[in-house]
Amino acid sequence: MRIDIITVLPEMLESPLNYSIVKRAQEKRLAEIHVHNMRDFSDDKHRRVDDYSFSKGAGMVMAIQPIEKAIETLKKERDYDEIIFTTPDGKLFDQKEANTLSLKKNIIILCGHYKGVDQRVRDLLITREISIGDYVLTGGELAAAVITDSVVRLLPGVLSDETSALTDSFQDHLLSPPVYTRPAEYKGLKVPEILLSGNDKLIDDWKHQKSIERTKKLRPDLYKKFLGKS
Ligand code: 6GU
Repeated sequence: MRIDIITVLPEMLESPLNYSIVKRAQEKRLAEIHVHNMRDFSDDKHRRVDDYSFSKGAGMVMAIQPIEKAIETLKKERDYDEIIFTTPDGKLFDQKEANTLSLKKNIIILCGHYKGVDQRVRDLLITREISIGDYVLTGGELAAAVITDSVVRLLPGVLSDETSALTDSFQDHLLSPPVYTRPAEYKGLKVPEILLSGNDKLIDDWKHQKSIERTKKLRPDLYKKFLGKS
């Protein structure tokens, strides 16, 4: 899979996409992630990418020209399945959306900034608008990193069996069960006996039960979805 990210702050994406699993996915050639500086596509002599809003006192707006040129330049090289815009008024991102995107071949993520983009960019060029939660970020870069991370880890071959994405929280609308490592007892707190039993079937049942209990208690909203699916 190939992900092209268009941003005014390319440096902001370097570090989050070059560690751990996302880094390894790129080294293994399972994911190709390219970050583009939007200013490189500006026709303005000062490389400006924003302009004053037509609404008074509304702050700066990202202009059409550099965005269209960036997207058209990429589109000349290959077809894109989705052109995503990160924005707090987009559709709330969740595991289902991550799963859907992980099946695509080429996607573009355009990072929102300032007071947003000229509405015509959204009308003409964007195929999906995504928010990562009901709070305000300074820009769409952190959201693009979140989306990219959650999608790349789902690509076949990226995770080992041990860390398989299928056992992740949310994949089945359940939170993960508690986990323990040595020592078997710490300050009087013991690792549940069953985990020391070596009985895989009993352990799996116990983990499933704990997942259900945890989800019911911590995320009643998710628990309702779980009941609906089972
Ligand atoms: Cl995608 N962008 C911004 N600026 N803020 C957000 C967001 C995105 N998702 C949640 N808050």
